[in-house]
Amino acid sequence: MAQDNIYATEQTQVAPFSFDEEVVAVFPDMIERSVPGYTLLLPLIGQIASRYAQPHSRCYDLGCSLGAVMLALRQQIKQEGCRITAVDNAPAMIEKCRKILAQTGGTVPVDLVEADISEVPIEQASVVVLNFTLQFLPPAQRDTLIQRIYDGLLPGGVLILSEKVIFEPVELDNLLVRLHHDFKRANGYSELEISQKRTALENVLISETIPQHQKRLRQAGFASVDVWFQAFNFVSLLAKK
Ligand code: GEK
Repeated sequence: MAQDNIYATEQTQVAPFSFDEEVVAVFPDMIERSVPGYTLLLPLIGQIASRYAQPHSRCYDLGCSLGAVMLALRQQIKQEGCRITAVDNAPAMIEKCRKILAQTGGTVPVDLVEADISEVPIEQASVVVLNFTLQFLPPAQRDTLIQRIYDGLLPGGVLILSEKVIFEPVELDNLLVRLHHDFKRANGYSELEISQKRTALENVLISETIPQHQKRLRQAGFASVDVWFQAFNFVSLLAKK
């Protein structure tokens, strides 16, 4: 796996983070060393999907990157007649994801779509996954997307929403941010890498609190919204229609 050292040397001006070819080349290493719990989340999301997938329905991986969730869904969903739609708007991600998909076995058909998740129709869905994607969508567009997901879900369908979140009070947030940075240090990132990555993500990754997410999901109509996973300031919610 190619190692992420994008921020290892000092940059005079750190550009805003983008999912370009440089990032795509090191993405699996970057996300595993940066997101606590990521490698555990993938099979667990597959397991949840295997419970909630409905025969002859669609399952969505929105912001699929290299398809890690899509592959977990494909492996674990056994219901008859399911189709997976995996969407990302970064051309380099979709291109590499297509290659990975071609090298992987599996019987569930996959539609790989290069598009903005705000524009992709969500229909006949039993499972929708946003694994660390909503945080990159401008906040003003989030209500509409969540409402479209709710409307596109079948009765009994679920949304799995994983996000980096902010905590209140600020002392708790500071502690969890420090623990996250300790996690990155323990995975070999230097102070310079941690600080330059933080600058790059400013105004690109916009976190909200768990109550903000819960309120939006409830307002869209979800009957229940529960945290089912947490690793420091990274959480995953399960919202049921
Ligand atoms: C995983 N889910 O490995 N439309 C489509 N894609 C988008 C949009 C948008 N508006 N905004 C961002 N993306 C993956 C990890 S990464 C998370 C998800 C991270 C895409 C973006 O191109 C990138 O591939 C992905 O969302 C976010 O489980 O890198 O922290």
